[in-house]
This record gives sequence, structure tokens and C-alpha cells, in this order.
Amino acid sequence: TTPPEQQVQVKNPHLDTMEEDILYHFSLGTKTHNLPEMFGDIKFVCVGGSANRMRAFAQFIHQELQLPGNSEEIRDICEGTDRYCMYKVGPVLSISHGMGVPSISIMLHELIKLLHHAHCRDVVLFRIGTSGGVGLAPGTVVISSKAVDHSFHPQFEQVVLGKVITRSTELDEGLANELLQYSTELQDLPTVIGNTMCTHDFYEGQGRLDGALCSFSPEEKLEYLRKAHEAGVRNIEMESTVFAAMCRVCAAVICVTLLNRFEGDQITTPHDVLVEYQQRPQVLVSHFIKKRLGLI
Ligand code: R2B
Ligand code: URA
Repeated sequence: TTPPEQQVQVKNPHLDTMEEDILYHFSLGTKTHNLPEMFGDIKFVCVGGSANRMRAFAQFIHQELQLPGNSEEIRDICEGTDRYCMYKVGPVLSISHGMGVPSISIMLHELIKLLHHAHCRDVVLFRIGTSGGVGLAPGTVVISSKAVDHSFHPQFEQVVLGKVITRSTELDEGLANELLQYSTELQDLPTVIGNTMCTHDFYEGQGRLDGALCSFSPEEKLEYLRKAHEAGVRNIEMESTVFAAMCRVCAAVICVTLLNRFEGDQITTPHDVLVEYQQRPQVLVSHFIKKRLGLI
């Protein structure tokens, strides 16, 4: 039996009492835009840090789904703001979220409300991105089993009215396994499932010795990475905990590793190799979407 259709849930009783909802950072609103008409058919949402990469992803999906029209001409729906960019290709929405938890969290509030206002159903969400590998060869794709914080706990802490509240960051296990299975059907896509550690900084926060500040020794760095690895952490990035806390069901985090953090901190890989690495999560998500749509 097929599961019942799931509408995108907003967990805020105050929203119903609002006459209008302005999605400020998207430059969209319920009175100025017909959101059901613009977005009602969305089934897949893919978010990632860089605006250019998410435009390239939209163009890639346009070709993969063999949609009519010129993929070069797809328009940024959020052109009224330069905070985020957003592209729609058929049932797929591609959005950039910038770097770090605060940036992605603002975007996710407005995205989840957008999907709710548009009456979208059965939406699958992906974060595709880059990360530092923990004991993996560079170029390995990590599908997150869960997102963990700096002490390897599957939780996201948020300060609300001056108090810390905690939300779970477990992700959809079935979806992760399905993605891992699909990765075996593709060439040059070394993929593992593992825990993803989310930090609030790229340098000291990820145990790097090469920032403008450093308060620890190389031995202390390695000790921390070893502990992370023992706790099942296979990569480190900067958005997964809040993405998991806000999206949870039908959501996956798929990040390629750019380096092995046991080997160093600087990203010395040539540009063209990095570009190819960053296409790997896109290829996996595209394969997933084509399977779901019955195109392959
Ligand atoms: C991965 O890469 C970015 C830092 O370079 C950050 O957004 C992340 O999560
Ligand atoms: N993104 C991160 O957050 N860390 C890395 O080491 C590489 C990419």
C-alpha cells in the first residue's frame, strides 16, 4: 500500500491568524504572488550553499529530465533579493542557502512556509554540499545517517527567548539507504553512510590549525578527529543539524568530501577536480529523482 499523501507541516499556530505572509528573504509573499500556482507541483527540493552551484544544478536537472526550453535561460525566482537564489525546473526546486546555520535556518523557515502556502504534498528535501572528510578519500560522497553537534550528539540547540531548546537531528533512514543503493548503480560515485558533524566555524570550530586564530596543538586536533571518527563521524560541514531538525522526514544530507582531515587542513585540490567532486551529489540526486519519476 502507498503511504497517505503528506502535506508540508508548519508547526506554528500563529501563522493561521496572519492575513498576509511576506517571505522577506525570498522577495515573495502570499498576497503578491500566487504561490499554489507557482509552486504547487513541487515534489523535490534541493538546497546547497553556493548560488552558482544551485543554478548549475537546476540547469543539469533541466537536461536530465529533458524538459522543453533552453536550460541557459532559467530565471532566478528570487531576483528581487540577493540573499538567496531559487530556480524551478518541472517538479524540482533548487535554492541556495549561503554558509552556516543562521543563513540556512532563515532560508528553511521561509521555504517550509512557502511549501505550506503552495499546498505542496509528498516533498523530498535534499541538502547537497561539500565537507571535510574524516578518514575518507577525498571525493567520497557521505549520505548522513544523522547530523551531530560538536560533542557528537544528534541534537540541534537553539536559543529561544533566552533559553536553550533542543531538537532532534535524526534523518530519514529509508531515504539514506535508498540513496546508497542508487549510488552503486552509478560510475565514479564512492559513497558511504555516516554521521555528519555540523560546526559553527570552518577554522577553529572544525579543528583546523590554519585559521587566523588557533588555541590548540596538532596533537589535540588529531585527538578530537579520532574521537569524532569513533563516534561514527565521517564528515564535517556547517548546516546539517538545523537542516535535519527543521526537515526530518523525507530529508537527506548528501555531501562530498574535499579532503581527508587526518591528512591536512588546506584545500589544495585543483579547481577542476573540486568542480567534478561537487557534481557527485548532484548526479546522485538526479538519479534518485529520475527513479522516483519513473524515467529510468
Ligand atoms: C561546507 O562548505 C562550506 C564551507 O566551506 C559550508 O557551507 C559547508 O557546510
Ligand atoms: N566544508 C566544510 O565545512 N569543511 C571542510 O573541510 C570542507 C568543506
